[in-house]
Amino acid sequence: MKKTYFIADAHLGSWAIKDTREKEKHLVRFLDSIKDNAAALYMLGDMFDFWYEYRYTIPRGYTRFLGKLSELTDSGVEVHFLTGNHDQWMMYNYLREECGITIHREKLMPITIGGKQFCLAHGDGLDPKDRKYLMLRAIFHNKVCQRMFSTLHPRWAMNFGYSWARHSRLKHEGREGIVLSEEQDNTLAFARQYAQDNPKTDYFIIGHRHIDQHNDLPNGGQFIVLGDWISKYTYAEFDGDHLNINHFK
Ligand SMILES: [Mn+2]
Repeated sequence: MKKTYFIADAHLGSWAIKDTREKEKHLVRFLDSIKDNAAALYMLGDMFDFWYEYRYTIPRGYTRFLGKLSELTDSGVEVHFLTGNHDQWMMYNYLREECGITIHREKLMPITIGGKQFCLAHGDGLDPKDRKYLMLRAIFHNKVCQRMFSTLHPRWAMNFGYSWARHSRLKHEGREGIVLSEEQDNTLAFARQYAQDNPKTDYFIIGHRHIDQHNDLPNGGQFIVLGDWISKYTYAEFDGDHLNINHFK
């Protein structure tokens, strides 16, 4: 049986990451390695460090990545993109129209894959206690704010975006890779509550936090945080029965 793959957080194009071209090539090698046995690929957000698209223009770069994704969809692999907090501005469906990618702007809860129930999300905004972030997120997702931002010339808008993304990357660098205690982990608490309310949940998968984390849910399901494609090269592979976490060498 063909497999389903899950990856997240490549942050391609980041001003704060060295050798992003090498990392893009590594990601492309991975995509190439799965293209023959993949039924579907789910990218759980922040594949780009900053993506902002205009009606007639998109950011420069990423040609190898976008080309490989197009090759996958051309050959019949389903490719899904759940937008993250760094690349939610896919307003004009470029990736859908040009690369055949299905874009999801909201979490998928639940979605059935191979008879199992999955919950898929980027992972930001799941903590109801984080009011400050939820407000910022609402502004980012607001249509009026988006339209105002698009009236800025890309010379300034893109520069602002890349700087913001770099700033956010550097700010989080020290904190990433740290597994929170179960009491502090509000996203895990959310997943546990969700699994209790929806006991058929088999897998609750997120990205965003750049750590490899795995917890059991109270209903027997599993909670998984998908590392990253900056230093861990983490992917989850689901064969219809089991889900395995691997690191692409
Ligand atoms: Mn993120």
